[in-house]
Amino acid sequence: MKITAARLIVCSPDRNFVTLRIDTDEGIYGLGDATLNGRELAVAAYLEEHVLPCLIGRDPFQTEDIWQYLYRGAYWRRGPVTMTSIAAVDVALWDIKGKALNTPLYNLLGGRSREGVLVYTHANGRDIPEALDSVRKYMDEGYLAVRAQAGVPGVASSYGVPKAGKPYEPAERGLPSESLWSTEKYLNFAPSLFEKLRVELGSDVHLLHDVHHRLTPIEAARLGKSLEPFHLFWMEDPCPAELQESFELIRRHTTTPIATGEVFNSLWDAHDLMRHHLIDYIRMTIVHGGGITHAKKTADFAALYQVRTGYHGATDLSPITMAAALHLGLAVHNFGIQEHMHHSPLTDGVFTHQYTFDAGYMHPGNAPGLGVEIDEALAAKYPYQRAYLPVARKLDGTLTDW
Ligand code: CS2
Ligand code: MG
Repeated sequence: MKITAARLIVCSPDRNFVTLRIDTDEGIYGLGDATLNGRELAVAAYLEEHVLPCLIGRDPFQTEDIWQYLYRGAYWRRGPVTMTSIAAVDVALWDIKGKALNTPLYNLLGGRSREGVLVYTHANGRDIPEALDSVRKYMDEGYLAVRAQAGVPGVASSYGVPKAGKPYEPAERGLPSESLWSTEKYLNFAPSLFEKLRVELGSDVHLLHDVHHRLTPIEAARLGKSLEPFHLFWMEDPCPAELQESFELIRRHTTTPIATGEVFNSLWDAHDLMRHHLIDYIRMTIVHGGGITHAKKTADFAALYQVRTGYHGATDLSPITMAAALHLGLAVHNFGIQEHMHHSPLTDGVFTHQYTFDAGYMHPGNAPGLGVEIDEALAAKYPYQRAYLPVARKLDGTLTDW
């Protein structure tokens, strides 16, 4: 089998997505997600100008060799644009392999290790009562694990809280909006949110929380300690993780489990965190971390240190990435949990998919390959629109981590 064509579909059905389609001489094609939120066209140009011409004529079954060719062969390694581009190619090739062998992707990754993939979704509210209602609503829908975020009193537009009744979607069309942040107010408030949730909801539901890289290590240590009585499933991204050893300070003070890595793009970003037992869940996702080939190696490395997977699954990861994560999650032994933030009905209309949700668990479906199709005619009606993630400033105007 040979690759005969590779092209991009850039569309914006409620938000921007970059999708790669690779065609072969046997009529089988594969899809890969290449979406990098707020920097979409950088990946599109990297693929179009530098990667896609090199694919023509290659054997799509050679996922390892093509991965190495794009990683080592470029000389310039790593980084979100490069690794998202490699991921798009890699996932499309695995999709082709599954279709050619007439089997769902999970069978090529080790087969089923479980019946379903435990997922968590996002609950949020402007205040604690609204956040409580929101968690209850998702529990009523069957979710066994829910991430909870609430507006911090005295901080306008807190992370994770939707504007004016719309579903939460961090990227906004136009230029970047600005939000405010106060670590002091947040640290004083966050434990009261989880105290209320535990008192009202009992101890069975898994509660998660995203700090979104906003604290210093010692502040994160204080937060983790103060949340211990409410036994969170995890505290996510307590501080920026470029400095991997900073997690040692957090670990010294708290047993609240830690998840990090949604902005990582290779195992090299995470290996010290795992080797030194500084995290419990690795969030580096398939689309930003070099595809299935690299995610499988990262998961296997993590398994040595009893670190489990907990992949990023916000709406900026297209249904193609969601499907890929569900196939891998069904297969790897050290799966932990998968994030599931609902796509809009319009996005789901463009990317029709076989994955399903039932009683807290998702399943990738049994269609050959990934089990996702793209309706290109519908996609063409929603052209790309420039959009950005917000930036954040402290109350005195200093730019800080969003
Ligand atoms: C978040 C995301 O889902 C998460 O855990 O951190 O909302 C994140 O802000 C966006 O995906 C950024 O693109
Ligand atoms: Mg996050």
